[in-house]
Amino acid sequence: VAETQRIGDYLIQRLQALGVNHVFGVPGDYALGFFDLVENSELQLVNTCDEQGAGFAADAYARLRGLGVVCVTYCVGGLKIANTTAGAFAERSPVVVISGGPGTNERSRDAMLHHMVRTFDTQHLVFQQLTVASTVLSDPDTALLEIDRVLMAALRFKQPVYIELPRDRVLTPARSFHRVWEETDSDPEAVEAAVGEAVERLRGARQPVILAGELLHRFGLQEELFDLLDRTNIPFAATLLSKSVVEEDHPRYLGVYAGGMSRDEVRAYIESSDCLLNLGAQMTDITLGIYTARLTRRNTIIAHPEHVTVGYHRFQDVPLTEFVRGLCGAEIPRRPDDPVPNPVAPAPFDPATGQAVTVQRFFQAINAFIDDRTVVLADPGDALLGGMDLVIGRNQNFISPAYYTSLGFAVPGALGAQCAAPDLRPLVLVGDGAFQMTGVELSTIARYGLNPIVVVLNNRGYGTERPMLDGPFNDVLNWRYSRLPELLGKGVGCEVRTEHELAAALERARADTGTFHLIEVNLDPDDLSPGLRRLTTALAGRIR
Ligand SMILES: Cc1ncc(C[n+]2csc(CCOP(=O)(O)OP(=O)(O)O)c2C)c(N)n1
Ligand SMILES: [Mg+2]
Repeated sequence: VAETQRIGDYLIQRLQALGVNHVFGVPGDYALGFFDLVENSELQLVNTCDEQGAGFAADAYARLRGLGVVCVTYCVGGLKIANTTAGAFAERSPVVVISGGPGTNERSRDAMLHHMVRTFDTQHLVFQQLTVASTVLSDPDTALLEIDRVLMAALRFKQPVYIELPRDRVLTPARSFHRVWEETDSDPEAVEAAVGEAVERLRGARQPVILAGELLHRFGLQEELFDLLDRTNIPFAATLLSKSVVEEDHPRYLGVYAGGMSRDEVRAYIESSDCLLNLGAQMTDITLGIYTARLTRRNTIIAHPEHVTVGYHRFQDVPLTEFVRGLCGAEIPRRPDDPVPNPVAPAPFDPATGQAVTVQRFFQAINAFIDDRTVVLADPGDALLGGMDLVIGRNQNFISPAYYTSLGFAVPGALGAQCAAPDLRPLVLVGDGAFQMTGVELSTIARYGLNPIVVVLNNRGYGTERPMLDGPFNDVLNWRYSRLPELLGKGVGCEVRTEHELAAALERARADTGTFHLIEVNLDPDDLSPGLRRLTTALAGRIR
């Protein structure tokens, strides 16, 4: 049955139906019509200071809610979120990029419209590289079908998509056909064979272990994972990218595995396993500890979104979802309750008066501070590497771009995370270098009355890079970070040098939920977390 609807209305209605309540973005004349439509819909518009902030916010939102939306104007806005969209693609976060564009009636051959680059297609061509599906809604006959096709691709692949809406098409009536799109390529016989072979391996294994990957979370398979862990009692680890896919105080949890960057006991346990079941962990160089990991393909079962390998056998058309469900339904003998090397449980932080804060003590303080209502957002840098050893007690409460590692994620990420999950209080761990890139989004946080705790680790520059190759290019200007709330007219700022001051600042922030807190922690420029030290040593060998 065909019915008629305006293209912009249909897009909004579909996003709402898919669980989206917020749209992050910055308007411009090519997008104003659509912004107006969003403003007058039930979706809440969140105006960021910069487009990159909106892109990161939408990514964090998507990680918590299953879909995020960023809306921008043509090229000047769109090209600024090429980077955030690339990150969402690499780390499988389903973000819908909506860009305004020149009207179909304006796209005449030699028109030189403002914001245009080479041709009218330039931005679309760029985003074809960065998304899993894309469309320009110029034709009303296909526009609604195109919206469905592209949104389904975002949900199916858990990757970003691009929708360009020419400004004269927002209110154009179009016909809807209610066509249902195929969900997956799945071959039931291949699924059965893959599950069968994997189960056989697991039964025969002396020391099986599960690597629980981020894709379990992205594909909504956490309940299945919990069930599998409970039933089989197989010990498991996470990766930096999947950290907190299962709560980290689980009795069978080993910790974060990252090759030579992992704690020694985790590394030894995983690398001596004769059957490593990798469920949706992408084998990035970071996961592999810059290729220091000693894993053999022969002993590994890997479940990808669309195929499975068991040792050297590859099973095509076996979706992750069906493979995991197959394992859940299979007879796998229960492992004994033998002791496994769990992460060190956080001890109460006992601050020493007058003692300067070190990186190691900083993370001990944070470990003692976080609770189940905290969602930690860690920017790449020592915030992430030091954050590796935090014990996150509730699943999905640690978010970091741990593969694409674009600096500047965490502050705008907190904006997205708190819109997505208002019952959580974000704790942002961000380096001074990264803060100078997107910290301006604290303004958006102030504007919308949010209350994250933002900790700036001030080590006077790009600490991560110094051990690899140092020079003045690794210095940044020493801002008075804690004065920012004054400038914004909202929030509480403070500067911390000693353990005592740190503990007091954290407790003040905990007690005051009415506004955001910015805590600047002064650190020695040469002080690094143990994880970061191991990483930079591995990386240094690759520079020259
Ligand atoms: C957008 C972006 N630019 C540059 C880099 C390269 N880079 C990686 S770590 C780093 C230094 C980060 O400094 P800071 O945020 O202060 O954290 P720290 O290393 O001091 O802990 C840089 C520049 C990057 N990852 N992302
Ligand atoms: Mg720094």
